[in-house]
Amino acid sequence: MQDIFSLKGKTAWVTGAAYGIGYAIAKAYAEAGAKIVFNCSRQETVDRGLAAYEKDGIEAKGYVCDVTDEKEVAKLVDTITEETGPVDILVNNAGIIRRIPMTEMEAEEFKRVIDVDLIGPFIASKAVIPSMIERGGGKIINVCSMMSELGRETVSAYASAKGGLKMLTRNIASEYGKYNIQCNGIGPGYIATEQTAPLRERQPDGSRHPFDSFIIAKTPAERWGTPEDLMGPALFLASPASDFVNGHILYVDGGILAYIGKQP
Ligand code: NAP
Ligand code: GCO
Repeated sequence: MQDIFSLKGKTAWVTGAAYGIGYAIAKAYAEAGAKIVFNCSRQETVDRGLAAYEKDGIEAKGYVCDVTDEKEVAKLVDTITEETGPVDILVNNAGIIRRIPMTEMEAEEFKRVIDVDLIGPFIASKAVIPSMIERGGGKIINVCSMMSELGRETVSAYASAKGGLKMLTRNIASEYGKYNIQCNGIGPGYIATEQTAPLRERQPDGSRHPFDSFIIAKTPAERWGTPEDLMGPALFLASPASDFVNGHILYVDGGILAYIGKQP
C-alpha cells in the first residue's frame, strides 16, 4: 500500500510554497520522495521559503517568478526541466485575496485577483501539460477555497476567481484526462495562516474576533484548520492512489460545507 502513496523520483512544482498551505503541501511531497521546486513573485519570499526548507532538512529549489507573466512562467518551466527534471506534479497554490466591499472595489483590483488566482493557474498548467502528455501523464492540483462554493461580504473577486478555478479544474480534467493527466482541486476550509490572520485578531478586550467565533460556530470540528491538515489529502491527489480520480474538488474544511452552523 505504501507504494501507491509514493512520489519517489517525481518533480513537484508548488507555486507560492514559501510558507502556509503551499509549504505544508510541498513538505508532504518531499517526505513522500519528491523533488521540490517553488516560486514566488518576490525575492524576499523565496529566501524565506528556502530558509524554511533548509531548516526542515528538505532540498528545495526556489525561483522568483510571477505566475501572471506567461513568458516568465514558460522560462521557469524550462529551467525546472533542466535543473531538476520535467514537472510531474503541479500545485497551483499561489494566490491573493482583497477584502473590499464590491461597490468600493476598483475594476483594476478585481482584475489583479482574477489574474493571480485564476489566470495564473491557467498559465502554469498550460506550460506543463504538453510535456505531461509526451511523458504519459501527470498530476495538477488547484488550490480552491470555500469561496469556490460560497459567497460572503467583501470577497467578490476572490470568490469569482476560486469559483472559476473549480471549473478550470473540471475542464482540464475533461480535456486532458485521456492523456492520463489528473487535474483535481483541493478546497481548504478556514485555515490558520497569515492570509486569515486579520480574521482571527484578538479584540482590544482580549476576546475572540467576531469572525473567529463565527468560523468556530460554522465548523463541525469547532476549530480552524492548520496547513498540516492539507498534507494527507494533497498527497493523495498527487500520488498513484488517485489515478482514477479526475475533476474532483476535495474539500478539507472540517465539515463547513455540510453544516448549517451552530444555532446561536
Ligand atoms: P498566502 O498568504 O496566500 O501566500 C501565497 C504565496 O503565494 C506567497 O508565497 C506569495 O509570495 C505567493 N504569490 C502571491 N502572488 C503571487 C504571484 N503573482 N506569483 C507568484 N507567487 C505569488 O498563503 P496561504 O494562506 O497558505 O494560501 C495559499 C493558497 O491557499 C492561496 O491560493 C489561498 O487563496 C488558498 N486558500 C487559503 C485559505 C486559508 O484559510 N489560508 C483557505 C482556502 C484557500 P509573494 O508574495 O512573494 O508573491
Ligand atoms: C475570507 C477568507 C477566505 C479563506 C479561504 C476559505 O476572507 O473569507 O480569507 O477566503 O481564506 O479561502 O476557504
